[in-house]
Amino acid sequence: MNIEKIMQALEAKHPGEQEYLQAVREVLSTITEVYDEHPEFEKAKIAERLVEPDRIFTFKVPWVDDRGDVQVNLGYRVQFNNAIGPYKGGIRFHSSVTLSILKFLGFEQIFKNALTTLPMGGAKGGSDFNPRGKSDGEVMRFCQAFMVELWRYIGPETDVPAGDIGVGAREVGYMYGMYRKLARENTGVFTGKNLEFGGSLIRPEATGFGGLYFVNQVLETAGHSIKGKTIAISGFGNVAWGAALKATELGAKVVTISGPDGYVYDENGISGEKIEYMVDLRLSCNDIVAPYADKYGVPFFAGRRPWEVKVDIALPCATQNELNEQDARNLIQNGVLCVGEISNMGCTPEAIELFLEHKVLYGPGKAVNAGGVATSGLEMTQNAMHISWTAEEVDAKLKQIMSEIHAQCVRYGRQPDGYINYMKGANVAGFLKVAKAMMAQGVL
Ligand code: 2IT
Repeated sequence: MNIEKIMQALEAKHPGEQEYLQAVREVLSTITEVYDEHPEFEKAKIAERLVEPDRIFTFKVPWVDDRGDVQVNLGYRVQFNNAIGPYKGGIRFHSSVTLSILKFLGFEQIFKNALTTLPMGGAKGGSDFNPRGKSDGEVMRFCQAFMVELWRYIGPETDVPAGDIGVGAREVGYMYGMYRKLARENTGVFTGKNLEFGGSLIRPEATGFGGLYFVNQVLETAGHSIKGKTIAISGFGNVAWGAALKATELGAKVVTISGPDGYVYDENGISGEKIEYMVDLRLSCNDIVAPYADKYGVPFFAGRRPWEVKVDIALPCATQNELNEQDARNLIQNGVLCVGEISNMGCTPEAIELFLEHKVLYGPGKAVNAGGVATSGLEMTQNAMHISWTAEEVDAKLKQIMSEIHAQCVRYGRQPDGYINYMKGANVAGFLKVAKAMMAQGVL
């Protein structure tokens, strides 16, 4: 595979789309070996076909705020690849949302979804709508306006959205409601729904729980135990919440959470009601964690990231490129054992390179955070069967899926010296599944 040629062509067509180009380069650079072992891939231009989204919908979202003023946002849905199943992926509402961000997320989603063992293709959507400080009525009107456009492009067997940053059960509820009204059908077209209308138990916890099941296996495979380990978590949203719950249950101690305003350090451990307080913080829509420090009398470090704290395990749970080269150096200097990306593309390429060089146990987002979308897949199954499983049933299936993802990473990522390159393993395993499906279905 001629990576530079592919990257140059992509860059020419999508100039300046940094995150998208970063995600593509990472995958291509880890699959070259296996790609070159299959000359039929090259002949069918699998790489060139895989790096371009199937299609992108861009639409205007006009809505009226509480003052009666008209606001205009942009909405998108990137349908990237559906070779192995219906398009599937979250919707992000954040002021930073651009096409580059959604293309990177949609691209990552292809491989992540392939790893889950379930039949789901890759997609992502969102808007530059900023939920910070918005009233419930404003959020509802925005979600409805967003859906008035999006509904015609999605469906339970074509494209099934879910939540992501800025989109939780409330937003999914408002969007699903509008879809149901316009499409005149009750189907599982969204996942992450409330329990009363087809949602799945454990879906809210699933990304964090799955992340910890994965990290636990990574540690065990390397001969360590998670019990008694200290953990730095970034973020304070749904993902950080689930991760903190499961980490504590497994006997580890979570000492940080963070927001756009800085991080809090709680040396006694963020557990019990303190974890539940994260939910209050999020629901306040202020997007800050400083009130935690005031409430529990612990230090707050304004404008800083938690990666400067000495911990055994670092779990980025916030957003892309939130852990850079300097952060990686700090963590390594402090003797970090394991870094698990529960956010999508949480680490920069320079940071990952350092982790691999220093043989840190590094798990990439598309494997570590796949429990979220995997449980979305389980929600789709329950909807299709018109039944609901118990929390124990869903949790057992999630555990099993994370274990299978881990096994795939080990299979394709183990190096001759025994070190497991989970990034390579995840990319190769995800790629092979999708590439084989594309080959079998012809040039489309
Ligand atoms: O990044 C992700 O995997 C998600 N936001 C969840 C996607 C989903 O369809 O559940």
